[in-house]
Amino acid sequence: MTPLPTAHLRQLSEKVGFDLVGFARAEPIPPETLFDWLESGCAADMDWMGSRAAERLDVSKLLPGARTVIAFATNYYRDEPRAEDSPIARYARSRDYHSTLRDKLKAYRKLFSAAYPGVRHYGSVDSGPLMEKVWAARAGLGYVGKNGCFITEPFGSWVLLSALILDAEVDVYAGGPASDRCGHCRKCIMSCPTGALLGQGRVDARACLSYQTIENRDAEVPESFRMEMDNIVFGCDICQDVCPLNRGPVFTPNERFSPRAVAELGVMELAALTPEQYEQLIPGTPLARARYDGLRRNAVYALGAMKQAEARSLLETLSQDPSEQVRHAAKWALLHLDA
Ligand code: B12
Ligand code: SF4
Ligand code: SF4
Repeated sequence: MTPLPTAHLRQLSEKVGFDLVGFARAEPIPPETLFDWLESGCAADMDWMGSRAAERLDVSKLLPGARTVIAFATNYYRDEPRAEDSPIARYARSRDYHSTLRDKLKAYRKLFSAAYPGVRHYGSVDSGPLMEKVWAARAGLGYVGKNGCFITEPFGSWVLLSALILDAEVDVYAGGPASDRCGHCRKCIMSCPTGALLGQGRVDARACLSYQTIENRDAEVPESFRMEMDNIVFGCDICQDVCPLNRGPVFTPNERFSPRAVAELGVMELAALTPEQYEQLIPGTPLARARYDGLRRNAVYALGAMKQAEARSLLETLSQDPSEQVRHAAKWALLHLDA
């Protein structure tokens, strides 16, 4: 079969609104990085990271005969002054990006299938067993910075990734990751409040506030980390905010990334969220992953970390909350107000 023309595949990408696209050979990923990370416990309790390791390292396990991985990056940075002080990470302030990117990928696949009906493909947005940063790097879209994030030249790290595997070759492949622009800088490593950045782009999820506030829904957040949750309720952007390569972000016009009403709430309002407000504000946003009690637990920790004296009566009420984790968090925060 003649290799598919990347010029045309790029046109299709532009048509559906991806910001960057690149092409990598679907060669297996050397296993060391993933296995070292898993074996040293950096995945915390995200068992799903290890359970499908074979597929993560070899995309031909996902699509037999895989030859090419198309990597896409989508800029999500919105200029929204009303949400600027939000304790919610930037990516989570709008509609769930999974649905936004899945719609784009679906549109791409439709155009692709119409043009190349004999080629099989497998798409993934975040939750698939695929190492998206590795594919984006191999496809030449940028590189993984010391902050563990994928950094592009035009948009910095304010991009979300997705990928499409093909069982056909294309005419031109990227030469590998873009050159590293971190140099001697270590700002992200020095600014991470919990020491989660281990160097060379490696992140210890156990110590990362993003993990603790999004994925760790059941266990308590270790006390030393809670104390660092200053205006942090869901996700964390500190290591991206301090990065000089993120100066001068490009604002996306994509309305699907515009902040929802929840992004206007402060820590106190999030801690005081009623079930009715939760139902009105949260479903359809990434915050739903933390669930009602997890989100309030995080906000309560943040009130303690911030020593918000005016939160005392709210915390007293929450220390009688039906949810055990909210109760515990409120008792801790009350003690911390007085410490
Ligand atoms: C698990 C996970 C997490 C974990 C662990 C983070 C991590 N860095 O591993 C937690 C919960 C902490 C997390 C947090 C966040 N995440 Co997350 N996460 C993932 C997920 C599901 C898997 C990442 C993974 O495989 N990690 C395992 C390690 C071993 O692999 P790695 O991350 O690729 O890093 C190594 C390799 O890339 C290797 N490497 C570097 N260059 C090259 C080049 C080549 C050729 C090779 C072979 C290898 C290689 O070195 C790196 C360090 O060891 C991906 C989605 C996906 N399916 O890929 C999203 C993803 C990485 N997350 C994303 C986001 C947005 C975030 C947050 C910014 C959210 C937030 N604001 O709170 C934070 C950022 C925290 C940080 N500083 O990294 C985006 C990243 C976008 C970007 N520009 O980088 C992704 C890609 C989701 C998406 N579809 O867009 N996340
Ligand atoms: S997201 Fe926050 S806690 Fe995690 S590595 Fe970056 S600065 Fe550290
Ligand atoms: S802050 Fe500095 S070291 Fe960290 S990712 Fe940005 S440029 Fe690299």
